[in-house]
Amino acid sequence: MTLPPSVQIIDHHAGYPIVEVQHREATGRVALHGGHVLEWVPAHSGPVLYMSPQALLEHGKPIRGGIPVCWPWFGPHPSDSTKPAHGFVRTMMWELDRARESASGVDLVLRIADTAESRALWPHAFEARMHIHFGIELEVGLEITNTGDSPWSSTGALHTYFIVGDSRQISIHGLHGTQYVEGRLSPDKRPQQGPVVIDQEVDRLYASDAAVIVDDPVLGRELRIEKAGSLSTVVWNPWIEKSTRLSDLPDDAYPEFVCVETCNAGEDVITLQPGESHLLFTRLCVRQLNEEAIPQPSLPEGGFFV
Ligand code: TA6
Repeated sequence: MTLPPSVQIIDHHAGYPIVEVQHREATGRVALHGGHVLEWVPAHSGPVLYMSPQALLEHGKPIRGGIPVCWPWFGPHPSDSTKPAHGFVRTMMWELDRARESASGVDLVLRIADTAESRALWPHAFEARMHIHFGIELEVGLEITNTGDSPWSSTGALHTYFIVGDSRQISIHGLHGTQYVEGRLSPDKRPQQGPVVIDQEVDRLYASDAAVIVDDPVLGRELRIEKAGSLSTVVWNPWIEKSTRLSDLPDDAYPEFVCVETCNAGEDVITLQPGESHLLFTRLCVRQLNEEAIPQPSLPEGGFFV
C-alpha cells in the first residue's frame, strides 16, 4: 500500500506495527494490535487521550489507555469467565486497509475478520473495520458486519481514556435525568441528578444516546464527546482502591484521567442478520475555555511509545 506523506508505519519494540500520523491539523498513533488509537494531539491543543505509563505493550495484552476497542462483548463474558474481558478484538492483530490524506487530516481504515482463534471464543463469521479520522477533531467508527449465514448479537464500546487536569474537579454534562446502573451489574436503575462528578469509584452504564461534555477547570478546556449508533454511555474512574489493583496503572493515576465510553452495552444489544452492518461512531472535540495560557499536558519525548 502506498502511504501518503503524513503517514508512516513503524515496527515497534512491542513487537507490533504502529501507524504514525503527522499532519498540520493533528498528530496521532494507532497500534495494529487491537486497532487501538494510542494518541491524538490536535493542532493548538495538548494530547487528549490518556495512556498509562505502565501500559503493557505485548502481543495479546490489552493496552491501558487511548481507545480500547471492546467487541463482541462489553465487560466480562456473559457466561464464561475464562474468556477475556471486553471481547477479543482489542488483543488481536488488525491490518491497515487504507490510508488517505486531505487538507482536513488523515483517514485510516483498519480491518479484522474472524479467524480460527476468534471462532474458538465466539463461533461467528464477522468483519470489523475501524474508520479513523485524525484532524482538529478525532472521529472513530467501529463498523461490524455479519459475514455469516445466521444472525448474531454483540455488545461493544469505544472505551476512550481522556486526560484531565484532576478527575476530582471535573464535571460531566449531558446525562442529567438519564437512568444508570452502578457497576454495570447491579439491577437497580436510578436517574442521574445534575452533572456527573468523580468522588469515588464511578463505573456507571447510562441509557443515553446523547453527546457528553467534560468540563475540565484545571486544564481550562472542554472535551465534547459526540456519538451515533450508540445507545449507552459508560463513565468510569477506578478511584483509589481499584487503581492499586490494576498492575498496568500507577496507584496514584486516578486523578489524571476519566473514561467516557461510546457503547452498546447491558440491554443495548446489536443483532445483525447475515449481510447487515452496524456503525458505532464517536467524534471528539477539544475547546480551550480561556485565553490565558494554562499549562497543557505534553507527550513524553517522542510520544508515549518511543
Ligand atoms: O468500562 C468500565 C470497565 O468495564 C470497568 O469495570 C473496568 O473493568 C474497565 O472497564 C477496564 O477494564 P479492563 O478490562 O480494560 O481493565
